[in-house]
Amino acid sequence: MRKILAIVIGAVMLSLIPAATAHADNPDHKVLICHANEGVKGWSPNGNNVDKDSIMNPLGAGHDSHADDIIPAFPAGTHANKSWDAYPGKNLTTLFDGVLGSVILANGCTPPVVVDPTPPAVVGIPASIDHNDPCGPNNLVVNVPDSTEQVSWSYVDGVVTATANDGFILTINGETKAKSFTWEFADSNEPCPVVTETPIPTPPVKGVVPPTEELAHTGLSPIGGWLAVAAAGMMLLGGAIRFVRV
Ligand SMILES: [Ca+2]
Repeated sequence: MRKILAIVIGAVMLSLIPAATAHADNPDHKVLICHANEGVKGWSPNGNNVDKDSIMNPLGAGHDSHADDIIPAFPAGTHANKSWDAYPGKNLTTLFDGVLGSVILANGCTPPVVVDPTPPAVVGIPASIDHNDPCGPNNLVVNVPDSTEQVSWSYVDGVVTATANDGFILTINGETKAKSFTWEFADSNEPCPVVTETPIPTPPVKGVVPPTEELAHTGLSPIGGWLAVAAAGMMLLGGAIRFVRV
């Protein structure tokens, strides 16, 4: 009698053991997928409640046959009396409005919201660079503006470059916008004109009358009224002195 009772109790205890522990299979038999909404753009997360064996089973949920469903890959496995093959995934590399299916899946079946970065501030710069190229070789002078918090200026090998710093973009006359602009410079080497000096005429000496008479000596002339006023350059001509009338 005691032996029979022990057998009965053993049978009852076996019946209480959950079926899941009675099989050495893969307990991870559910999978989260993104099920495409019918007639409405978007996906609904099917929780973690889709049996893996049903993915490829047309008699089951058959999500593999849904064109826009996004399904992760999973290895082959068994559960209870069910089994499934390794699944490669579906639409993981498909772009939906520019977003990968795998990204949508990882984001809970919703395309992540892309926040536009703050647009760069527009900075106006001059259309031309102040410079001076006088005649003659290698004397070009370029007045490069000083760099600021917004714009970096450089002058290398005859090229002036304006580059917008981070957070800024450049514009000229409010039209073209770009990250940088360049200007090229080279000395024209234009020869300077040759300057010829004009001789300055010697002004006539006022009040001097050219000598009209040569005298043998100083003093009064025979015709009277003479003063000895020697004209420059005439005093020693021929050892004589010329006199002029004043
Ligand atoms: Ca020059």
